Amino acid sequence: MTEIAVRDALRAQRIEVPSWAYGNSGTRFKVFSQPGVPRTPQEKIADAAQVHAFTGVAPIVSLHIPWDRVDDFAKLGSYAAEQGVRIGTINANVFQDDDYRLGSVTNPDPRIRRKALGHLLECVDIMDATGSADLKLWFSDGTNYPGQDDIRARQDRLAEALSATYDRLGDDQRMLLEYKFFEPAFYMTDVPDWGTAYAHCVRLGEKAQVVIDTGHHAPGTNIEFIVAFLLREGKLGAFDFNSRFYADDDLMVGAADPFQLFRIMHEIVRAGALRPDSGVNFMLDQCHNIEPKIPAQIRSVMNVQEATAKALLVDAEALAAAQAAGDVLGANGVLMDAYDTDVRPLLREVRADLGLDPEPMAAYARSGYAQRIAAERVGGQQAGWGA
Ligand code: PSV
Ligand code: MN
Repeated sequence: MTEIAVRDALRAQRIEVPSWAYGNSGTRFKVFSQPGVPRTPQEKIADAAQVHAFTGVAPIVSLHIPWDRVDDFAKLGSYAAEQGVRIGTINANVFQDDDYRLGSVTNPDPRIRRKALGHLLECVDIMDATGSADLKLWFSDGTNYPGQDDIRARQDRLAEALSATYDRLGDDQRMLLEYKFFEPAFYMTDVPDWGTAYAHCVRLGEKAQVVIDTGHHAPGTNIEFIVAFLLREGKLGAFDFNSRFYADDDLMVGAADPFQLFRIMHEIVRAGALRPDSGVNFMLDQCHNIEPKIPAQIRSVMNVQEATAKALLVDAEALAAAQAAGDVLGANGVLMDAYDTDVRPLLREVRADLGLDPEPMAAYARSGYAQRIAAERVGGQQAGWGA
């Protein structure tokens, strides 16, 4: 790829940020509150707009319903536009209601299944109001004990709910199905892996695509293989980027294993899937429990940019030649050369080209925004998981 093409690709890259990253979060042991945390969806969007203002590549904000419920979603969309961003994916939430103790769409009780489906359909109504193209579905459904429920019947119930939701989608809307191998169910999860998500999506049709949350795999899983496979099948809809050391840690993407992120982005570049119109949505799904939230999101966006820049620098021709020649060390060397490149100077130039400060972290710190929101956002109920 020519240097101009690399720069163009980096300028055109788009990363979607999650509204929930700006709220208080924690573990089941403690949620820590921080000064200046948003009280409303509008304040979350205002914070997300800061991330875009300093990076230039994060103009889309994902909402989570009901965490971001408002009376008028069209008005919230206009508010986002005023802030210089737009509303992206609508994330459904059927995991925080007492009724869902035994599952949501896979619950043995038809009344509860109807309630869960009602929420999914309501999320499509919200998409209509916000102009969102993507509905993201993650189910906490599963069982804790062998024999607790019928594994096969639960798959039937899942398929039924997915199909009813799929039928409600508009022509330009998609359903993104996210998998997770465990938690909160411990024995069996109804959508545990990409294969299950993929099989449901294939049956549903073109508008159903798989989401890879990088934190949702067993240790040692080769995530880039999953990326390559799904891209080849045209079934990779989106990423939920984050980092894990042990479980679903939701740490900053690229923090735990920047090399893994590079390997993922290499498969993306290899498939030509980086372009915003490729149909792959690059989202962050993170919680900043102990670190300040806006800078943590800025850092995460920068980490994705660095991995992307390195992937764009892979000498594709040299790699293909080494692979064809069976040159094991040569091929690996081509990849490592790109990974070992310091791309920070290049990214500083890309930001300068965009009219931005080349150092987003320092520029944000200097802006005084953190001090302003800490002073202004006094009183009210801070947004958060309340865990
Ligand atoms: C589940 O662990 C998950 O990754 C899903 O994407 C949820 O919507 C999200 O976390 C909430 O943070
Ligand atoms: Mn996720």
